[in-house]
Amino acid sequence: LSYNKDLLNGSPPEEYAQLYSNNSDELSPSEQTRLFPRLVRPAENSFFSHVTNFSKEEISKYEALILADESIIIPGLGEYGVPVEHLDGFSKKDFEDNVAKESFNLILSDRISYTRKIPDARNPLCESQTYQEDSLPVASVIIIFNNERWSPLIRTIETTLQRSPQKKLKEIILVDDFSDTEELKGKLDYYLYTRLPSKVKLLRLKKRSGLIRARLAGAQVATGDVLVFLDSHCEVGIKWLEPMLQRIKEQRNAVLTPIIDIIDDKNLAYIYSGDKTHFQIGSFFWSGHFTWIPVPPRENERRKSAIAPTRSPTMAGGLFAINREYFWEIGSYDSQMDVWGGENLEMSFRIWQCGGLLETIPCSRVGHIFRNFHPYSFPGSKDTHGINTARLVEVWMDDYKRFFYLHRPELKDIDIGDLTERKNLRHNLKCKSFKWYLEKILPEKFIPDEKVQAYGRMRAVESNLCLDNLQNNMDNPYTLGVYSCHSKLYPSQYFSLSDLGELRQEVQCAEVGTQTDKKKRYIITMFECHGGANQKWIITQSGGLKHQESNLCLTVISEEPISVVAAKCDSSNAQIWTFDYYTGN
Ligand code: LR7
Ligand code: MN
Repeated sequence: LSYNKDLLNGSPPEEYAQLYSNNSDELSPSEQTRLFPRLVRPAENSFFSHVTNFSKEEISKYEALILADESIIIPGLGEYGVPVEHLDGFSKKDFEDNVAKESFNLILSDRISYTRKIPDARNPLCESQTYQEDSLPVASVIIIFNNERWSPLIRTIETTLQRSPQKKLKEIILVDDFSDTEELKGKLDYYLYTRLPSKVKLLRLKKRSGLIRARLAGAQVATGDVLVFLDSHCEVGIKWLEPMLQRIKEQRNAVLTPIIDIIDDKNLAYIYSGDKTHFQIGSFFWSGHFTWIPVPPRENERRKSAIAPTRSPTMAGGLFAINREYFWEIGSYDSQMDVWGGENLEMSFRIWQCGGLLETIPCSRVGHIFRNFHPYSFPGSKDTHGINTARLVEVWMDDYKRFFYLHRPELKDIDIGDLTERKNLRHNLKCKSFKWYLEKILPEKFIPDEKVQAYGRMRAVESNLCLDNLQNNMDNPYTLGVYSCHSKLYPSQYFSLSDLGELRQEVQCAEVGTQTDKKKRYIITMFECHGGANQKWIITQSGGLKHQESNLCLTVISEEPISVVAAKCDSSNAQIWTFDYYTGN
Protein backbone atom coordinates (compact mmCIF):
# COMPACT_ATOMS: atom_id res chain seq x y z
CA LEU A 1 0.00 0.00 0.00
CA SER A 2 1.36 3.33 -0.94
CA TYR A 3 1.50 6.49 1.09
CA ASN A 4 2.53 9.92 -0.13
CA LYS A 5 6.00 10.23 1.34
CA ASP A 6 6.09 13.93 0.44
CA LEU A 7 3.75 14.58 3.28
CA LEU A 8 6.10 13.14 5.79
CA ASN A 9 9.03 14.53 7.62
CA GLY A 10 11.19 13.42 10.47
CA SER A 11 11.67 16.13 13.07
CA PRO A 12 14.62 16.23 15.46
CA PRO A 13 14.20 14.94 19.02
CA GLU A 14 13.88 18.31 20.77
CA GLU A 15 11.07 19.29 18.48
CA TYR A 16 9.27 16.03 19.12
CA ALA A 17 9.59 16.53 22.85
CA GLN A 18 8.10 19.97 22.56
CA LEU A 19 5.30 18.81 20.36
CA TYR A 20 4.19 16.27 22.88
CA SER A 21 1.62 17.84 25.13
CA ASN A 22 0.98 15.86 28.28
CA ASN A 23 -2.28 14.05 28.24
CA SER A 24 -4.01 14.62 31.53
CA ASP A 25 -6.14 11.57 30.87
CA GLU A 26 -3.20 9.20 31.02
CA LEU A 27 -3.13 7.16 34.14
CA SER A 28 -0.09 6.99 36.31
CA PRO A 29 1.18 3.45 36.93
CA SER A 30 -0.08 3.47 40.50
CA GLU A 31 -3.52 4.60 39.44
CA GLN A 32 -3.54 1.88 36.84
CA THR A 33 -2.80 -0.76 39.41
CA ARG A 34 -5.54 0.60 41.62
CA LEU A 35 -8.11 0.61 38.85
CA PHE A 36 -7.08 -2.68 37.35
CA PRO A 37 -6.43 -5.05 40.23
CA ARG A 38 -4.50 -7.95 38.86
CA LEU A 39 -5.77 -11.46 38.82
CA VAL A 40 -9.23 -10.47 37.69
CA ARG A 41 -10.76 -12.38 34.85
CA PRO A 42 -13.44 -11.33 32.40
CA ALA A 43 -16.96 -11.95 33.59
CA GLU A 44 -18.31 -15.40 32.81
CA ASN A 45 -18.84 -15.48 29.11
CA SER A 46 -18.55 -18.62 27.14
CA PHE A 47 -17.05 -16.87 24.14
CA PHE A 48 -13.85 -15.97 25.84
CA SER A 49 -10.82 -17.99 26.79
CA HIS A 50 -10.97 -19.17 30.36
CA VAL A 51 -7.51 -20.17 31.27
CA THR A 52 -7.31 -19.14 34.88
CA ASN A 53 -5.53 -22.08 36.38
CA PHE A 54 -1.81 -22.15 35.97
CA SER A 55 0.44 -24.79 37.41
CA LYS A 56 3.40 -23.73 39.52
CA GLU A 57 5.69 -24.63 36.64
CA GLU A 58 3.67 -22.53 34.23
CA ILE A 59 3.66 -19.59 36.59
CA SER A 60 7.40 -19.60 36.99
CA LYS A 61 7.93 -20.19 33.26
CA TYR A 62 5.65 -17.34 32.14
CA GLU A 63 6.84 -14.98 34.88
CA ALA A 64 10.40 -15.58 33.73
CA LEU A 65 9.50 -14.98 30.10
CA ILE A 66 7.61 -11.78 30.84
CA LEU A 67 10.34 -10.49 33.14
CA ALA A 68 12.89 -11.27 30.45
CA ASP A 69 10.83 -9.24 27.97
CA GLU A 70 10.71 -6.35 30.41
CA SER A 71 14.40 -6.58 31.20
CA ILE A 72 15.55 -5.87 27.65
CA ILE A 73 13.47 -2.70 27.31
CA ILE A 74 15.77 0.31 27.07
CA PRO A 75 14.20 3.34 28.76
CA GLY A 76 14.03 6.29 26.39
CA LEU A 77 14.66 4.28 23.24
CA GLY A 78 12.47 5.56 20.40
CA GLU A 79 10.82 7.98 22.82
CA TYR A 80 8.70 10.66 21.13
CA GLY A 81 8.76 8.45 18.06
CA VAL A 82 12.26 9.39 17.01
CA PRO A 83 13.89 7.04 14.51
CA VAL A 84 16.37 4.53 15.94
CA GLU A 85 19.07 3.78 13.40
CA HIS A 86 21.57 2.06 15.63
CA LEU A 87 21.61 -0.13 18.69
CA ASP A 88 24.71 -1.31 20.52
CA GLY A 89 25.27 -5.00 20.00
CA PHE A 90 23.51 -5.09 16.62
CA SER A 91 24.89 -4.42 13.18
CA LYS A 92 23.14 -2.77 10.30
CA LYS A 93 22.85 -6.21 8.77
CA ASP A 94 21.20 -7.62 11.91
CA PHE A 95 18.52 -4.98 11.50
CA GLU A 96 18.11 -5.62 7.78
CA ASP A 97 17.92 -9.38 8.22
CA ASN A 98 15.38 -8.96 10.97
CA VAL A 99 13.17 -6.72 8.83
CA ALA A 100 13.44 -9.19 5.96
CA LYS A 101 12.40 -12.03 8.26
CA GLU A 102 9.73 -10.39 10.40
CA SER A 103 8.43 -7.70 8.03
CA PHE A 104 9.48 -5.02 10.53
CA ASN A 105 12.28 -4.40 13.02
CA LEU A 106 11.33 -6.71 15.85
CA ILE A 107 14.72 -6.31 17.57
CA LEU A 108 13.92 -2.65 18.07
CA SER A 109 10.26 -3.12 18.86
CA ASP A 110 11.14 -5.53 21.66
CA ARG A 111 13.41 -2.92 23.24
CA ILE A 112 11.15 0.11 23.03
CA SER A 113 8.79 0.78 25.93
CA TYR A 114 5.28 -0.48 25.19
CA THR A 115 3.95 2.94 26.12
CA ARG A 116 6.65 5.23 24.77
CA LYS A 117 5.39 8.72 24.20
CA ILE A 118 4.61 9.56 20.62
CA PRO A 119 4.37 13.09 19.25
CA ASP A 120 1.07 14.87 19.41
CA ALA A 121 0.53 14.87 15.67
CA ARG A 122 -2.82 16.61 15.80
CA ASN A 123 -3.68 19.88 14.20
CA PRO A 124 -3.18 22.48 16.98
CA LEU A 125 -6.85 23.43 16.61
CA CYS A 126 -7.69 20.07 18.18
CA GLU A 127 -6.32 21.12 21.55
CA SER A 128 -9.25 23.42 22.21
CA GLN A 129 -11.85 20.83 21.24
CA THR A 130 -14.09 19.69 24.05
CA TYR A 131 -16.12 16.52 24.19
CA GLN A 132 -19.29 15.88 26.15
CA GLU A 133 -17.61 12.96 27.81
CA ASP A 134 -20.40 11.90 30.12
CA SER A 135 -22.84 11.48 27.31
CA LEU A 136 -20.50 9.82 24.82
CA PRO A 137 -21.24 6.25 23.77
CA VAL A 138 -18.92 3.52 25.07
CA ALA A 139 -16.56 1.60 22.83
CA SER A 140 -15.50 -1.99 22.27
CA VAL A 141 -12.05 -2.00 20.72
CA ILE A 142 -11.53 -5.11 18.61
CA ILE A 143 -7.96 -6.16 17.85
CA ILE A 144 -7.57 -9.13 15.53
CA PHE A 145 -4.34 -10.98 14.92
CA ASN A 146 -2.71 -13.97 13.35
CA ASN A 147 0.83 -14.72 14.53
CA GLU A 148 1.41 -11.10 15.49
CA ARG A 149 4.69 -10.61 17.34
CA TRP A 150 4.52 -10.05 21.06
CA SER A 151 5.78 -6.49 21.48
CA PRO A 152 3.66 -4.79 18.79
CA LEU A 153 0.56 -6.63 20.02
CA ILE A 154 1.15 -5.67 23.65
CA ARG A 155 1.95 -2.11 22.56
CA THR A 156 -1.39 -1.89 20.76
CA ILE A 157 -3.22 -3.08 23.86
CA GLU A 158 -1.26 -1.01 26.38
CA THR A 159 -1.49 2.26 24.48
CA THR A 160 -5.22 1.72 23.99
CA LEU A 161 -5.63 1.20 27.74
CA GLN A 162 -3.49 4.18 28.57
CA ARG A 163 -4.79 6.72 26.07
CA SER A 164 -8.52 6.01 26.02
CA PRO A 165 -10.89 7.59 28.54
CA GLN A 166 -11.38 4.70 30.94
CA LYS A 167 -15.12 5.15 31.27
CA LYS A 168 -15.58 5.13 27.53
CA LEU A 169 -13.49 2.05 26.92
CA LYS A 170 -15.92 -0.69 27.75
CA GLU A 171 -13.70 -3.54 26.66
CA ILE A 172 -10.86 -4.58 24.45
CA ILE A 173 -11.61 -7.76 22.56
CA LEU A 174 -8.56 -9.59 21.31
CA VAL A 175 -9.41 -12.01 18.54
CA ASP A 176 -6.76 -14.63 17.98
CA ASP A 177 -7.23 -15.89 14.45
CA PHE A 178 -5.79 -19.34 15.20
CA SER A 179 -2.19 -18.26 15.67
CA ASP A 180 0.35 -21.02 16.04
CA THR A 181 3.27 -19.21 17.62
CA GLU A 182 4.21 -20.36 21.11
CA GLU A 183 4.22 -16.93 22.76
CA LEU A 184 0.59 -16.28 21.87
CA LYS A 185 -0.57 -19.39 23.71
CA GLY A 186 -0.05 -19.82 27.45
CA LYS A 187 2.13 -16.76 27.81
CA LEU A 188 -0.58 -14.49 26.45
CA ASP A 189 -3.20 -16.10 28.70
CA TYR A 190 -0.91 -15.53 31.64
CA TYR A 191 -0.12 -11.93 30.68
CA LEU A 192 -3.82 -11.22 30.41
CA TYR A 193 -4.48 -12.85 33.74
CA THR A 194 -1.76 -11.08 35.65
CA ARG A 195 -1.03 -7.83 33.84
CA LEU A 196 -4.18 -6.58 32.21
CA PRO A 197 -7.52 -5.36 33.53
CA SER A 198 -10.53 -7.58 33.22
CA LYS A 199 -11.93 -5.47 30.46
CA VAL A 200 -9.37 -7.00 28.13
CA LYS A 201 -10.86 -10.19 26.77
CA LEU A 202 -9.48 -12.85 24.51
CA LEU A 203 -11.45 -14.72 21.91
CA ARG A 204 -9.63 -17.65 20.36
CA LEU A 205 -10.95 -18.81 17.01
CA LYS A 206 -10.97 -22.57 16.52
CA LYS A 207 -9.77 -22.41 12.97
CA ARG A 208 -7.97 -19.95 10.75
CA SER A 209 -10.68 -17.55 9.63
CA GLY A 210 -8.98 -14.63 7.90
CA LEU A 211 -9.22 -11.05 9.00
CA ILE A 212 -12.77 -10.50 7.76
CA ARG A 213 -14.34 -13.37 9.69
CA ALA A 214 -12.07 -12.61 12.67
CA ARG A 215 -13.52 -9.09 12.84
CA LEU A 216 -17.03 -10.51 12.49
CA ALA A 217 -16.37 -12.85 15.41
CA GLY A 218 -15.16 -9.96 17.54
CA ALA A 219 -18.16 -7.84 16.60
CA GLN A 220 -20.53 -10.67 17.50
CA VAL A 221 -19.38 -10.78 21.11
CA ALA A 222 -18.88 -7.04 21.57
CA THR A 223 -21.24 -5.18 23.86
CA GLY A 224 -20.18 -1.53 23.52
CA ASP A 225 -22.26 1.07 21.68
CA VAL A 226 -19.47 1.59 19.21
CA LEU A 227 -17.10 -0.89 17.59
CA VAL A 228 -13.55 0.28 17.01
CA PHE A 229 -11.33 -1.99 14.94
CA LEU A 230 -7.55 -1.88 15.12
CA ASP A 231 -4.75 -3.85 13.50
CA SER A 232 -2.48 -5.59 15.99
CA HIS A 233 0.55 -3.32 15.43
CA CYS A 234 -0.72 0.15 16.29
CA GLU A 235 0.04 2.93 18.75
CA VAL A 236 -2.91 5.16 19.50
CA GLY A 237 -2.40 8.89 20.07
CA ILE A 238 -3.62 11.46 22.51
CA LYS A 239 -7.42 11.66 22.69
CA TRP A 240 -7.71 9.36 19.72
CA LEU A 241 -11.06 7.95 20.79
CA GLU A 242 -13.13 10.91 22.00
CA PRO A 243 -13.58 12.74 18.69
CA MET A 244 -14.75 9.57 16.97
CA LEU A 245 -17.24 8.79 19.73
CA GLN A 246 -18.49 12.38 19.66
CA ARG A 247 -19.10 12.22 15.92
CA ILE A 248 -20.96 8.91 16.15
CA LYS A 249 -23.09 10.34 18.90
CA GLU A 250 -24.08 13.17 16.56
CA GLN A 251 -24.28 11.12 13.40
CA ARG A 252 -25.23 7.51 13.91
CA ASN A 253 -24.52 6.41 10.34
CA ALA A 254 -21.07 7.95 10.11
CA VAL A 255 -18.24 5.43 9.84
CA LEU A 256 -15.01 7.00 10.99
CA THR A 257 -11.33 6.55 10.54
CA PRO A 258 -8.54 8.26 12.40
CA ILE A 259 -5.69 9.76 10.43
CA ILE A 260 -3.31 6.85 10.09
CA ASP A 261 0.26 7.82 10.86
CA ILE A 262 3.21 5.73 9.84
CA ILE A 263 5.33 3.73 12.20
CA ASP A 264 8.39 3.02 10.10
CA ASP A 265 9.05 -0.70 9.67
CA LYS A 266 12.83 -0.27 9.84
CA ASN A 267 13.51 2.30 12.58
CA LEU A 268 10.07 2.47 14.24
CA ALA A 269 9.94 6.25 13.84
CA TYR A 270 6.52 7.79 14.30
CA ILE A 271 6.00 9.74 11.08
CA TYR A 272 3.16 12.14 10.51
CA SER A 273 2.15 14.77 8.04
CA GLY A 274 4.65 17.57 8.54
CA ASP A 275 2.56 20.66 9.12
CA LYS A 276 -0.17 18.78 10.98
CA THR A 277 -2.87 20.21 8.73
CA HIS A 278 -2.61 18.13 5.58
CA PHE A 279 -3.68 14.55 5.41
CA GLN A 280 -4.97 12.24 2.78
CA ILE A 281 -8.24 10.47 2.19
CA GLY A 282 -8.97 7.19 0.42
CA SER A 283 -9.57 6.43 -3.22
CA PHE A 284 -9.11 3.33 -5.39
CA PHE A 285 -7.60 2.09 -8.62
CA TRP A 286 -9.65 0.27 -11.23
CA SER A 287 -7.39 -2.71 -10.55
CA GLY A 288 -9.21 -2.96 -7.22
CA HIS A 289 -6.46 -1.55 -5.02
CA PHE A 290 -6.81 1.10 -2.38
CA THR A 291 -4.87 4.36 -2.73
CA TRP A 292 -4.55 7.73 -1.02
CA ILE A 293 -5.50 11.10 -2.55
CA PRO A 294 -5.31 14.63 -1.18
CA VAL A 295 -8.46 16.22 0.22
CA PRO A 296 -10.06 17.77 -2.90
CA PRO A 297 -10.85 21.52 -2.92
CA ARG A 298 -14.62 20.83 -3.05
CA GLU A 299 -14.38 18.94 0.25
CA ASN A 300 -12.34 21.71 1.86
CA GLU A 301 -15.12 24.10 0.96
CA ARG A 302 -17.83 21.83 2.29
CA ARG A 303 -16.22 20.93 5.59
CA LYS A 304 -15.15 24.53 6.29
CA SER A 305 -12.88 23.74 9.23
CA ALA A 306 -9.59 21.86 8.83
CA ILE A 307 -10.51 19.66 11.78
CA ALA A 308 -14.10 18.93 10.81
CA PRO A 309 -15.07 15.39 9.76
CA THR A 310 -13.72 14.96 6.25
CA ARG A 311 -15.55 12.80 3.75
CA SER A 312 -13.45 10.00 2.40
CA PRO A 313 -14.54 7.98 -0.67
CA THR A 314 -12.83 4.84 0.63
CA MET A 315 -10.90 3.67 3.66
CA ALA A 316 -7.73 1.67 4.16
CA GLY A 317 -9.76 -0.77 6.22
CA GLY A 318 -7.90 -1.64 9.39
CA LEU A 319 -8.71 1.22 11.72
CA PHE A 320 -12.25 2.49 12.02
CA ALA A 321 -15.13 3.17 14.37
CA ILE A 322 -18.78 2.38 13.71
CA ASN A 323 -21.97 2.31 15.71
CA ARG A 324 -22.41 -1.35 16.67
CA GLU A 325 -26.04 -1.63 15.62
CA TYR A 326 -25.36 0.25 12.42
CA PHE A 327 -22.51 -2.16 11.64
CA TRP A 328 -25.03 -4.99 11.48
CA GLU A 329 -27.77 -2.97 9.77
CA ILE A 330 -25.52 -1.89 6.96
CA GLY A 331 -24.36 -5.43 6.22
CA SER A 332 -21.30 -5.97 8.47
CA TYR A 333 -18.91 -7.80 6.13
CA ASP A 334 -19.07 -10.29 3.31
CA SER A 335 -18.27 -13.37 5.39
CA GLN A 336 -17.21 -15.28 2.31
CA MET A 337 -14.14 -13.12 1.90
CA ASP A 338 -10.95 -14.95 2.85
CA VAL A 339 -7.74 -14.01 4.68
CA TRP A 340 -6.87 -10.50 3.48
CA GLY A 341 -7.93 -7.79 1.03
CA GLY A 342 -10.93 -6.19 -0.61
CA GLU A 343 -13.18 -5.90 2.45
CA ASN A 344 -12.19 -2.25 2.85
CA LEU A 345 -13.40 -1.19 -0.61
CA GLU A 346 -16.48 -3.38 -0.20
CA MET A 347 -17.39 -1.61 3.01
CA SER A 348 -16.52 1.82 1.62
CA PHE A 349 -18.72 1.52 -1.48
CA ARG A 350 -21.51 -0.10 0.55
CA ILE A 351 -21.55 2.63 3.18
CA TRP A 352 -21.79 5.42 0.63
CA GLN A 353 -24.17 3.67 -1.75
CA CYS A 354 -26.50 2.60 1.05
CA GLY A 355 -26.91 5.94 2.76
CA GLY A 356 -24.05 6.14 5.25
CA LEU A 357 -21.06 8.43 5.57
CA LEU A 358 -17.38 7.56 5.60
CA GLU A 359 -15.26 10.22 7.22
CA THR A 360 -11.77 10.85 8.47
CA ILE A 361 -11.69 12.52 11.87
CA PRO A 362 -8.66 14.82 11.80
CA CYS A 363 -8.29 15.09 15.59
CA SER A 364 -7.98 11.34 15.97
CA ARG A 365 -4.59 9.86 15.11
CA VAL A 366 -3.27 6.35 15.30
CA GLY A 367 0.11 4.99 14.24
CA HIS A 368 0.35 1.75 12.28
CA ILE A 369 3.42 -0.26 11.28
CA PHE A 370 3.40 -0.41 7.49
CA ARG A 371 4.93 -3.72 6.48
CA ASN A 372 6.21 -4.81 3.09
CA PHE A 373 4.89 -8.35 3.19
CA HIS A 374 2.39 -10.46 5.08
CA PRO A 375 4.04 -12.23 8.01
CA TYR A 376 1.41 -14.97 7.89
CA SER A 377 0.33 -17.78 5.59
CA PHE A 378 -2.44 -17.78 3.02
CA PRO A 379 -4.10 -21.18 3.31
CA GLY A 380 -5.86 -22.07 0.07
CA SER A 381 -5.72 -19.40 -2.63
CA LYS A 382 -2.87 -16.93 -2.43
CA ASP A 383 -4.89 -14.37 -4.35
CA THR A 384 -7.54 -13.67 -1.74
CA HIS A 385 -7.32 -9.98 -2.62
CA GLY A 386 -8.25 -10.70 -6.25
CA ILE A 387 -11.09 -13.07 -5.43
CA ASN A 388 -12.48 -10.90 -2.63
CA THR A 389 -12.35 -7.91 -4.95
CA ALA A 390 -14.14 -9.80 -7.73
CA ARG A 391 -16.91 -10.46 -5.20
CA LEU A 392 -17.31 -6.80 -4.32
CA VAL A 393 -17.05 -5.71 -7.94
CA GLU A 394 -19.92 -8.03 -8.88
CA VAL A 395 -22.13 -6.75 -6.08
CA TRP A 396 -21.37 -3.02 -5.99
CA MET A 397 -19.81 -1.72 -9.19
CA ASP A 398 -22.49 -2.41 -11.83
CA ASP A 399 -21.14 -2.00 -15.37
CA TYR A 400 -18.00 -0.31 -14.10
CA LYS A 401 -16.73 -3.77 -13.26
CA ARG A 402 -15.52 -3.80 -16.87
CA PHE A 403 -12.47 -1.83 -15.81
CA PHE A 404 -11.61 -4.25 -13.05
CA TYR A 405 -11.83 -7.21 -15.40
CA LEU A 406 -9.65 -5.41 -17.89
CA HIS A 407 -6.95 -5.72 -15.24
CA ARG A 408 -7.95 -9.17 -14.08
CA PRO A 409 -9.52 -11.02 -17.04
CA GLU A 410 -8.69 -14.39 -15.49
CA LEU A 411 -11.05 -13.69 -12.57
CA LYS A 412 -14.05 -13.58 -14.89
CA ASP A 413 -14.05 -17.31 -15.38
CA ILE A 414 -13.32 -18.68 -11.93
CA ASP A 415 -15.65 -19.60 -9.11
CA ILE A 416 -15.79 -16.77 -6.61
CA GLY A 417 -18.57 -18.26 -4.50
CA ASP A 418 -22.24 -17.46 -4.11
CA LEU A 419 -23.26 -13.80 -4.13
CA THR A 420 -27.00 -14.10 -3.58
CA GLU A 421 -26.91 -12.91 0.00
CA ARG A 422 -24.86 -9.81 -0.78
CA LYS A 423 -26.98 -8.93 -3.79
CA ASN A 424 -30.10 -9.29 -1.66
CA LEU A 425 -28.54 -7.00 0.92
CA ARG A 426 -27.98 -4.33 -1.69
CA HIS A 427 -31.53 -4.73 -2.91
CA ASN A 428 -33.09 -4.68 0.58
CA LEU A 429 -31.16 -1.62 1.67
CA LYS A 430 -32.20 0.11 -1.57
CA CYS A 431 -28.66 1.18 -2.25
CA LYS A 432 -27.72 3.61 -4.97
CA SER A 433 -25.76 2.81 -8.13
CA PHE A 434 -22.02 2.91 -8.58
CA LYS A 435 -22.55 5.66 -11.14
CA TRP A 436 -24.10 7.73 -8.34
CA TYR A 437 -21.10 6.98 -6.14
CA LEU A 438 -18.68 8.10 -8.85
CA GLU A 439 -20.60 11.29 -9.57
CA LYS A 440 -21.35 12.35 -6.01
CA ILE A 441 -18.66 10.88 -3.83
CA LEU A 442 -15.61 10.67 -6.08
CA PRO A 443 -16.12 13.00 -9.06
CA GLU A 444 -12.33 13.27 -9.44
CA LYS A 445 -12.11 9.63 -10.49
CA PHE A 446 -11.19 9.31 -14.15
CA ILE A 447 -13.40 6.93 -16.08
CA PRO A 448 -11.40 5.76 -19.10
CA ASP A 449 -14.29 5.73 -21.57
CA GLU A 450 -16.47 8.56 -20.27
CA LYS A 451 -15.97 12.27 -20.95
CA VAL A 452 -13.34 11.32 -23.50
CA GLN A 453 -12.87 11.98 -27.20
CA ALA A 454 -11.23 8.66 -27.92
CA TYR A 455 -9.89 5.63 -26.08
CA GLY A 456 -8.38 2.19 -26.41
CA ARG A 457 -5.11 1.13 -28.00
CA MET A 458 -3.36 3.98 -29.73
CA ARG A 459 -1.78 2.58 -32.87
CA ALA A 460 0.92 4.21 -34.95
CA VAL A 461 -0.18 3.98 -38.57
CA GLU A 462 3.40 3.60 -39.79
CA SER A 463 4.02 0.38 -37.87
CA ASN A 464 2.12 -2.07 -35.72
CA LEU A 465 3.30 -0.29 -32.59
CA CYS A 466 1.03 0.97 -29.83
CA LEU A 467 1.55 3.41 -26.98
CA ASP A 468 2.45 1.34 -23.93
CA ASN A 469 3.30 2.16 -20.34
CA LEU A 470 5.77 -0.75 -20.41
CA GLN A 471 4.62 -1.49 -16.85
CA ASN A 472 6.36 1.62 -15.58
CA ASN A 473 3.17 3.22 -14.34
CA MET A 474 4.05 2.64 -10.70
CA ASP A 475 6.77 5.27 -11.20
CA ASN A 476 5.93 8.95 -11.29
CA PRO A 477 7.16 10.31 -13.64
CA TYR A 478 8.18 7.72 -16.21
CA THR A 479 9.02 7.80 -19.91
CA LEU A 480 6.21 6.73 -22.22
CA GLY A 481 7.00 3.94 -24.66
CA VAL A 482 5.64 1.90 -27.55
CA TYR A 483 5.33 -1.84 -27.99
CA SER A 484 3.80 -4.28 -30.47
CA CYS A 485 0.06 -3.80 -30.33
CA HIS A 486 -1.64 -6.47 -28.25
CA SER A 487 -4.35 -8.50 -29.92
CA LYS A 488 -6.69 -7.50 -27.08
CA LEU A 489 -7.07 -4.36 -25.06
CA TYR A 490 -4.98 -4.58 -21.88
CA PRO A 491 -4.43 -1.82 -19.30
CA SER A 492 -0.81 -1.24 -20.36
CA GLN A 493 -1.98 -0.06 -23.79
CA TYR A 494 -5.26 1.54 -22.74
CA PHE A 495 -5.01 5.30 -23.32
CA SER A 496 -7.72 7.94 -23.43
CA LEU A 497 -7.87 11.41 -24.90
CA SER A 498 -10.08 13.15 -22.38
CA ASP A 499 -12.54 15.92 -23.19
CA LEU A 500 -10.01 18.24 -21.57
CA GLY A 501 -7.37 17.09 -24.04
CA GLU A 502 -5.34 14.96 -21.68
CA LEU A 503 -3.62 11.93 -23.18
CA ARG A 504 -3.90 9.76 -20.14
CA GLN A 505 -4.21 6.53 -18.29
CA GLU A 506 -5.84 6.24 -14.89
CA VAL A 507 -3.99 8.93 -12.94
CA GLN A 508 -1.08 9.86 -15.20
CA CYS A 509 -1.01 12.23 -18.17
CA ALA A 510 1.40 12.66 -21.06
CA GLU A 511 3.47 15.83 -21.08
CA VAL A 512 6.42 17.19 -23.03
CA GLY A 513 9.18 18.58 -20.94
CA THR A 514 12.68 19.71 -21.67
CA GLN A 515 14.27 16.28 -21.63
CA THR A 516 15.50 14.88 -24.94
CA ASP A 517 16.82 11.52 -26.12
CA LYS A 518 20.29 10.99 -27.63
CA LYS A 519 19.11 12.37 -30.97
CA LYS A 520 17.74 15.51 -29.30
CA ARG A 521 14.11 14.49 -29.72
CA TYR A 522 11.79 15.41 -26.87
CA ILE A 523 10.77 12.45 -24.78
CA ILE A 524 7.20 12.07 -23.56
CA THR A 525 6.80 11.90 -19.83
CA MET A 526 3.88 10.42 -17.98
CA PHE A 527 3.21 12.36 -14.82
CA GLU A 528 0.37 12.66 -12.35
CA CYS A 529 -2.51 14.51 -14.04
CA HIS A 530 -2.80 18.09 -12.86
CA GLY A 531 -4.80 19.86 -15.53
CA GLY A 532 -1.88 22.10 -16.51
CA ALA A 533 -1.22 23.46 -20.00
CA ASN A 534 1.64 21.04 -20.68
CA GLN A 535 -0.80 18.13 -20.40
CA LYS A 536 -3.09 19.22 -23.25
CA TRP A 537 -3.16 17.58 -26.68
CA ILE A 538 -5.35 17.99 -29.76
CA ILE A 539 -6.13 15.71 -32.67
CA THR A 540 -4.89 17.32 -35.88
CA GLN A 541 -6.61 17.18 -39.27
CA SER A 542 -4.16 14.60 -40.55
CA GLY A 543 -4.85 12.29 -37.59
CA GLY A 544 -1.88 13.36 -35.53
CA LEU A 545 -1.74 14.37 -31.92
CA LYS A 546 -0.33 17.80 -31.22
CA HIS A 547 0.96 18.94 -27.86
CA GLN A 548 -0.64 22.34 -27.43
CA GLU A 549 2.00 24.10 -25.42
CA SER A 550 5.01 23.11 -27.55
CA ASN A 551 3.25 22.63 -30.92
CA LEU A 552 5.18 19.36 -31.28
CA CYS A 553 3.56 16.18 -32.56
CA LEU A 554 3.54 12.68 -31.13
CA THR A 555 5.98 10.73 -33.30
CA VAL A 556 6.74 7.02 -33.37
CA ILE A 557 10.33 5.90 -33.86
CA SER A 558 9.96 2.52 -35.54
CA GLU A 559 13.60 1.53 -35.93
CA GLU A 560 15.46 0.09 -32.95
CA PRO A 561 15.48 1.21 -30.26
CA ILE A 562 11.78 1.87 -30.84
CA SER A 563 10.27 4.72 -28.89
CA VAL A 564 7.83 7.60 -29.00
CA VAL A 565 8.89 11.25 -28.95
CA ALA A 566 7.58 14.73 -29.63
CA ALA A 567 8.91 16.25 -32.86
CA LYS A 568 8.11 19.05 -35.25
CA CYS A 569 4.77 18.36 -36.93
CA ASP A 570 5.18 17.21 -40.56
CA SER A 571 2.11 15.02 -41.27
CA SER A 572 4.32 12.03 -42.03
CA ASN A 573 3.04 8.52 -41.29
CA ALA A 574 5.14 8.43 -38.13
CA GLN A 575 2.82 11.10 -36.76
CA ILE A 576 -0.50 9.51 -37.60
CA TRP A 577 -2.24 7.60 -34.83
CA THR A 578 -5.55 5.83 -34.48
CA PHE A 579 -7.48 5.03 -31.33
CA ASP A 580 -9.62 1.90 -31.09
CA TYR A 581 -12.72 3.96 -30.30
CA TYR A 582 -13.87 7.50 -30.97
CA THR A 583 -16.85 8.84 -29.03
CA GLY A 584 -17.70 11.79 -31.23
CA ASN A 585 -17.12 14.20 -28.33
O1 LR7 B 1 -5.71 -14.23 8.25
C1 LR7 B 1 -5.49 -13.19 8.86
N1 LR7 B 1 -6.01 -13.04 10.11
C2 LR7 B 1 -5.82 -11.91 10.85
O2 LR7 B 1 -6.31 -11.82 11.97
C3 LR7 B 1 -4.74 -12.14 8.32
C4 LR7 B 1 -4.54 -10.99 9.06
N2 LR7 B 1 -5.05 -10.89 10.32
C5 LR7 B 1 -4.85 -9.67 11.11
C6 LR7 B 1 -3.43 -9.18 11.20
O3 LR7 B 1 -2.74 -9.80 12.27
C7 LR7 B 1 -3.62 -7.69 11.38
O4 LR7 B 1 -3.84 -7.35 12.73
O5 LR7 B 1 -5.53 -8.65 10.40
C8 LR7 B 1 -4.89 -7.41 10.59
C9 LR7 B 1 -4.63 -6.75 9.24
O6 LR7 B 1 -3.63 -7.44 8.55
P1 LR7 B 1 -2.34 -6.69 7.98
O7 LR7 B 1 -1.79 -5.82 9.04
O8 LR7 B 1 -1.45 -7.72 7.39
O9 LR7 B 1 -3.00 -5.80 6.86
P2 LR7 B 1 -2.40 -4.42 6.20
O10 LR7 B 1 -2.15 -3.45 7.27
O11 LR7 B 1 -1.32 -4.79 5.29
O12 LR7 B 1 -3.65 -4.02 5.27
C10 LR7 B 1 -4.74 -3.10 5.26
O13 LR7 B 1 -5.69 -3.66 4.34
C11 LR7 B 1 -6.27 -4.87 4.76
C12 LR7 B 1 -7.19 -5.31 3.64
O14 LR7 B 1 -7.73 -6.54 3.87
C13 LR7 B 1 -6.97 -4.74 6.09
O15 LR7 B 1 -8.13 -3.95 6.00
C14 LR7 B 1 -6.00 -4.14 7.10
O16 LR7 B 1 -6.65 -3.97 8.32
C15 LR7 B 1 -5.49 -2.84 6.55
N3 LR7 B 1 -4.66 -2.08 7.43
C16 LR7 B 1 -4.88 -0.72 7.59
O17 LR7 B 1 -5.84 -0.16 7.11
C17 LR7 B 1 -3.85 0.06 8.33
C18 LR7 B 1 -3.37 1.15 7.44
C19 LR7 B 1 -2.75 0.54 6.21
C20 LR7 B 1 -2.93 1.33 5.02
C21 LR7 B 1 -3.06 1.92 3.98
MN1 MN C 1 -1.62 -3.73 9.34
